[in-house]
Amino acid sequence: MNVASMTINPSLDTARADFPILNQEVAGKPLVYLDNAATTQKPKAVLEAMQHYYLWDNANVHRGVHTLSQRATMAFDEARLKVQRFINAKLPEEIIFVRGTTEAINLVAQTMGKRLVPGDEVVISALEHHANIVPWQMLREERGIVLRVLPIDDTGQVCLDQLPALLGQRTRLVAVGHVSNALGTVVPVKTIIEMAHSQGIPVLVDGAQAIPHLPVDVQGLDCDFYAFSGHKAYGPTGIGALYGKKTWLESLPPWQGGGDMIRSVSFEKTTYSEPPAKFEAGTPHIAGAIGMGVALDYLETMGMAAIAAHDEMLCRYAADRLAEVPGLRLIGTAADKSAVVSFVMEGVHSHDIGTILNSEGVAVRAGHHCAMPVMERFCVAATTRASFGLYNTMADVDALVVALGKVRHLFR
Ligand code: 7TS
Repeated sequence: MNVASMTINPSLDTARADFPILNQEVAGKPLVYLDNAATTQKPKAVLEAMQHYYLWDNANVHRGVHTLSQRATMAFDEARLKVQRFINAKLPEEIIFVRGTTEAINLVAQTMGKRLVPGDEVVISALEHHANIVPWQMLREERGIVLRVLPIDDTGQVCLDQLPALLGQRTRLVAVGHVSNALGTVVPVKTIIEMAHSQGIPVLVDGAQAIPHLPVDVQGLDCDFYAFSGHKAYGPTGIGALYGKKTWLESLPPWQGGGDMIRSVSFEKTTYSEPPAKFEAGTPHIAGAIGMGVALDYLETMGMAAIAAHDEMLCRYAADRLAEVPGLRLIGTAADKSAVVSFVMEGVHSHDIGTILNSEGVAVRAGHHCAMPVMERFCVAATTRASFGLYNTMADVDALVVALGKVRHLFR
């Protein structure tokens, strides 16, 4: 399906019109959706592409000679090319379709992990989402590896100066988030990659929160792996991508076994396909890949530089306006931040804040944001988090501040 023929509105100013879901009331108030770090809403173009696929082209990929299967295969392969282009990967076979960031990181942990021996080390940071902590802890249990953690400072930025002391002869991988989901900190991943590579150590970047907000160039970063989810970038749930350098994907053992990932099977011996098929056993989420491809087209049409500037403006405006709310303290004040404001209010639990904001039509997330070590670092049990998408406006921030005034009033 030709994207140009679909419902794309190529301007951030009018982007809201592409997202009908935003045009509704919650608790009798206009919905103000500020939970984009959890998941973004989907533009009509994505929904239309997925519906078109199911209405007209639905068939399994890579196995049929019939027309529908050919069409499905073409659309699926085209989606891979879109991901390749969006993150500037050198080759389409460097893109593995997965369920999302979580699955991408587990894929690397479980395949690379097979070769790790007790005492081998993996370095992560104190900013990570649980998806980039727990898979490495599971490897620690299974294989006796050592997990080293790069600390963060009081602003929520990683302490880069402490990285050299964590990298050594036994370091097998550095795995870091590009943008923190809990605080919005933009991590200097390029510098981290340079530092790790100078010692021959590969780097995996968790890009879940970066992909919808920053231009990402995997060749420019020179990362070895880059993981992200479609649903945080205006695409559907259940689909994401793992970028891996060709040499890595060729050298890693296969992951799940099944159809599509083999070249030949006999009871005596099975040989495996080349990447990406080697890592994509079974029927993939075809409609999801197509939807994610269109979501990336949508982002490209809007322009990642324009989106990043919009995010930065909203983030700065929100920090200024929130400073006016009595008793409110921002958690995460790094100089380089993207699209997230996290805060606590004196004497009010985050869940109460979230509930009251909801009664004012304002959707935020309250809790530990699957980043419990970050909460621990700032000595808080939870925060309230407002996270922005390309359709959010300064008026949305104003609505948040007005609703927080109600919270203040109720808990006075
Ligand atoms: N990494 C980061 C940095 C994330 O923010 C998330 C999800 C994940 C990994 C996992 O992504 P998934 O698509 O595989 O689930 N973060 C959030 C969040 O902040 N609120 O809900 C989910």
